[in-house]
Parts: sequence; C-alpha cells; structure tokens
Amino acid sequence: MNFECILLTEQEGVATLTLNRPERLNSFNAQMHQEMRDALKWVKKNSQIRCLLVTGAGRGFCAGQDLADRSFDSGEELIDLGLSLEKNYNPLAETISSFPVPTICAVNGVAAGAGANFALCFDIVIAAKSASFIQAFCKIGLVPDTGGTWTLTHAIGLPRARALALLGDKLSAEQAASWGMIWKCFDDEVFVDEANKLATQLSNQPTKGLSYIKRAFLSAPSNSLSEQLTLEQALQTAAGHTQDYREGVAAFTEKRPAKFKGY
Ligand code: LHQ
Repeated sequence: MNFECILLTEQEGVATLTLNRPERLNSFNAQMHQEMRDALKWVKKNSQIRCLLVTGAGRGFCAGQDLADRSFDSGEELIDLGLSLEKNYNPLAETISSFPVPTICAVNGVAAGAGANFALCFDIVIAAKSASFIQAFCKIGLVPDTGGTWTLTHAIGLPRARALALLGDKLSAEQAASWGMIWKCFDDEVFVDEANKLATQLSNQPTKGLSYIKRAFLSAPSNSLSEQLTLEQALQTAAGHTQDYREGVAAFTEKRPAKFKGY
C-alpha cells in the first residue's frame, strides 16, 4: 500500500505505523485520517500480525488536528466539528481501543490535543523522556475529544484529568509515568529499542488469550463486579479452548520455553 502521511511496515508479526508529517508535528489532516483507516483495516485483516506499534516521525508524536487543513478550516464559514469527530476521531478511538491484537503507542515527542488522547487509546503507552502531553483543546475554545475525558479520568482520576483539561498545561513524560497515565518512560537514546523490544515480546505471546484480556479490561470500568465475573467466565472458557493454552501448560510442565502460535 502506498501512503504519504503515514508509513506502514510489517516485520516478524509486528506492524509499525509511523505518523509521517513531521513538518506539522504529525497533526491529522483529512488524508492522514483516510490513510489511517486503510492501514488499520489492513493490519486487522492480516492474521500474521500479532502486535501493532504506533509512533511519530521527527521531533513530535502528534499535535492533534491540523489546524491549517483546508477541509477543516473553511475560512469565514463555521463548520460542524461534531461531524469531524463522527467521521474521523470517534471511529479512530473505537478502532484502537478494540483492536484485536495488542497495541503499543510509542510517544516519541509532544502529543497535543487529539494526538494526546489518541495515544491514551492504546493498550500500552510508553514515552521518550523528552516527550510531553498537552490537553491543548481549552486553548482554542474546544473540548477534549478522542475519548480523552474518559481515558484520562480512568487513568489519573477526576481532579488531575479535569485540571489538565481546563489549564492545558504541558505534562512531562516522567510526570505522566509517575501519575500512572502511561506505562513507562525511557531515556531518548534507548526509547526506540525499548519500543521494539516490547512489540517483539507481545508478538510472541498467546495473541488470542491477550485479545480476551483486552476485552475484559475494555468492559471493566463500566461493568458491575457481577457483570465482570460473568464476562471473565466467558472469556476464560474461550481462552481454555485455544492451542496456546495447551502449549503454555505443556511448556510449564516440561520446563521449557513456550512457543505460542497466537491461536
Ligand atoms: C501545526 C500544529 C497543528 C497545524 C504544530 N496544526 N500545524 C478535533 C476535531 C475537529 C477540529 C478541531 O480539533 C479536533 C481535535 C484537536 O486536536 S484540537 C487541538 C489541536 N492542536 C493544538 O491546538 C496544538 C497546536 N500546536 C501547539 O500548541 C504546538 O505546536 C505544540 C505545543 C504541539 C508544539 O510546540 P512547539 O514545539 O513550539 O512547535 P511549534 O508550535 O513551533 O510547531 C512546529 C510546526 O508545526 C509549526 O509550523 P512552522 O511552519 O511554524 O514551523 C506549527 O505551526 C506546526 N503545527 N501543531 N495542530
């Protein structure tokens, strides 16, 4: 597939998608949204792929909506921003949050606006120490979108989430890690290696089983304990029917490393 605004590679079960508009800090324009849709659809359909890694080219991760995109800014005329969410950002947040294989967001630099909240949709978020997160929406009179009011609140609690959204302060990667908003941050020099190591690790795990774990956590914040117990039971039943479960137990009893196939 040929893309202009993103790069997509596949190696040993890991799909790496790089946002690639570095001169605009990888902000989303209409073309990038379309390319993301096509790329994510392709990755989802490819059964060889057992982990999705997303990062940004250049010094930024993603500065949210491209505020200079002509299809977004139609001059004098007020456009319906809700339509842009309906068409682009909401489906993107849903697609990443419910992605069938484990997802990693490697935040290499500043993540602002929808770029910050896009990152929070991933299963595991890591960041370079020089990276930062900005809920920039309030600075232009907008509301956090791409699921940010939900993901941020669940990740760091209401007081911190609300203050970040109202103030638009820059949150360093280290602070984000210490608040539990992201998994870890790494020194810039080792960041890319660490991201790739994590992706390789996940791509060798029991992929089907991991997809069930993801499903359980997706429902956890809104389910009651008994609903969640019922869901866990259903997912455990399904996991118990995978070949990787057999392999995991066999490897344990034979005292050897497991070789998971992903199903
Ligand atoms: C940009 C952008 C950008 C275009 C940097 N667009 N060029 C959803 C639905 C529909 C509509 C509205 O929005 C949304 C969701 C949203 O995402 S709203 C929030 C949109 N994003 C922002 O408000 C963030 C705007 N950017 C910034 O505040 C800064 O650029 C940050 C803090 C991210 C980085 O600051 P610096 O490191 O100082 O870089 P810079 O500002 O110098 O930017 C570098 C270049 O990138 C610069 O271009 P230039 O030609 O002057 O070198 C910027 O104009 C361009 N750029 N963000 N979102």
